[in-house]
Amino acid sequence: MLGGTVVSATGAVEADVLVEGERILAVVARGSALARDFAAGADTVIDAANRLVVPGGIDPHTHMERPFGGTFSADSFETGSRAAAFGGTTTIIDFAIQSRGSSLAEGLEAWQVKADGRCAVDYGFHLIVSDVDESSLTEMDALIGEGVTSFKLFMAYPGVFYSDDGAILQAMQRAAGNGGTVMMHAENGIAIDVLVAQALARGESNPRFHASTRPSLLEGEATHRAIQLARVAGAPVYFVHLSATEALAEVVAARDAGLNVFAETCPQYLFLSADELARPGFEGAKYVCSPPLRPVEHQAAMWRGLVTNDLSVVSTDHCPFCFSEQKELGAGDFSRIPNGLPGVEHRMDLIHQGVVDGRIRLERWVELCSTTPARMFGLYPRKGVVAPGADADLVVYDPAAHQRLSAASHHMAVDYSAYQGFELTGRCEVVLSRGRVVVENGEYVGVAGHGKFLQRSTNQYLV
Ligand code: DUC
Ligand code: ZN
Ligand code: ZN
Repeated sequence: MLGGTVVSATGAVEADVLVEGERILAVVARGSALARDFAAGADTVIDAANRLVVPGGIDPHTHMERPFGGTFSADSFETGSRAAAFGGTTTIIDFAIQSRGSSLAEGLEAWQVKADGRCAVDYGFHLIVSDVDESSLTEMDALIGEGVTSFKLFMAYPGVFYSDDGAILQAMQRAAGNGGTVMMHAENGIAIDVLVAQALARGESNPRFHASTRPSLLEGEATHRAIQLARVAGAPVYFVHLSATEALAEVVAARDAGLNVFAETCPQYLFLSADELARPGFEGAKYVCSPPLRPVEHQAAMWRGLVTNDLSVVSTDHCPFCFSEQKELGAGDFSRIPNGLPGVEHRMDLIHQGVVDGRIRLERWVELCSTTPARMFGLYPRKGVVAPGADADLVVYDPAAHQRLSAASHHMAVDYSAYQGFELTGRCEVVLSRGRVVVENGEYVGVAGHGKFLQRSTNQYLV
C-alpha cells in the first residue's frame, strides 16, 4: 500500500504499508527502496496517494439478528458485517443473549451459530446476562477463558433483561475478581415503566412519547447508582450508548476521582435529536431507540465528552428494524416499537465529519473508532493500529470525497436511513480484512465466512 498518510491515535506519517499474508509486515518511510523492492514482488499494489491509511474500524456494539418485541433486527451477520465493511469497520463485537432460564454458554453458542461462516469481517461477542445467579456468575469465569470478557447488564426493561441493584452488585463483584468488564445500560427502568403506563393511559401513543417517558434525569440517576455499585464492588464499569448530559456529568466526576469508569456514545446522539421523534404521523418510529434521542442541547455535551476523553469510544448500537412491518408493530402504542437504529455502515464517515467540521482531530477519529475499542475490549495490538505484526485490517480513506447517505444506496438490510440526505465529506475507497481486499471501488469483493471469531483478552485500561 504505497503513498498514503498513515494515521494512528498519536499522529500521522507519510508511509508505505507492507502486508504479508494476513498481517502487516512493515510500515516504512514513503518511497523507500525497501518498499519499492517489496512492491516489485507483491501480488497486489494499492495506490494510496492523497489518501489516508487507517486501521480498520472496530464497532464494539452491534446487534445482528437480535430478538426484540416479537421480531428480529433486520441485518443478519452476513448482511450486517458486509455493510460494516463498506463503511471501513473490520471488526464488530455483537451481543449474545442469555435467555432467561438458559445458561450463558447456551446464549453464546446460539450467537456463534448465527455468525459462523457468514461474516465478512472478524467478530467477537459480549454476553447479555439476564439471570444473575450462582451458576451464571460461575460461568462468567469460564467465558473469560474463552475470550468473551465483557458482560452487559440492564437497569431498564423490568421483567425482561432488568437486573436489580443486588444482582448488579454481585455481577460486578465477580468481574472485580476475574478481570471482566460490566457494560451497563443505565436507565431507571422501574420509573420509566410508570411513566410509560401513565402516558398510554392518557392516550399518548405517538412515537414522540418514547422520549418524554425516558427522561435524561433517569439516565443520570442510573449512571450515578451504577458507579456507586462499581465502587462498592471495586470493579470497572463501561456505560454503553451514553446519551445525556446528566449521565456524562456522573462519568466525568467518577473519572476525575480516578475510577475505572468508561463510556461510549453513538452517532445518533451526536447528530440526531428528539425532534426526529415528532415527525408527522408514525414517521418518528424510525428514530425510536433506547436511550432515546435527546433534546438538541445534549449533542454539544457529547462532542465535548469525546474531546475530553470522558467518552472514549464511538460505537453504533446498530440494531436495525424496517419501518414497514417491524417499526409498525408499535402503531398505536409507542412502547411496542422495536428499539434500535441502523448505523454500522456510517460510523466511520459520520465521526470523520466531526474532523471536517473541526470538532475533533484526525488522530482522535482513529482513536475513538478503532484504537480505544481495541484496547477496551482486549484486541490490541492485533487490532486497532497500523503496525508490524498487527492484522492487516486497513482502510484507504479519501478524506475529500463527497457522499450523500440514503436508504437507496446503503448496504444495510433495512428500508430507511436514519441519516437520509446527510451530506458527508470522506469515504472509504479500499478496505482490507486480514490482508484480503473486501471492498474496492464501491463493490464488495469479499466472501461470507472470511470473518473469524476473535478471542479477546480483558480491558487494557484498568488501573
Ligand atoms: N439497548 C441496546 O443496547 N440496544 C438496543 C436496545 C437497548 O435497549
Ligand atoms: Zn442498551
Ligand atoms: Zn445495544
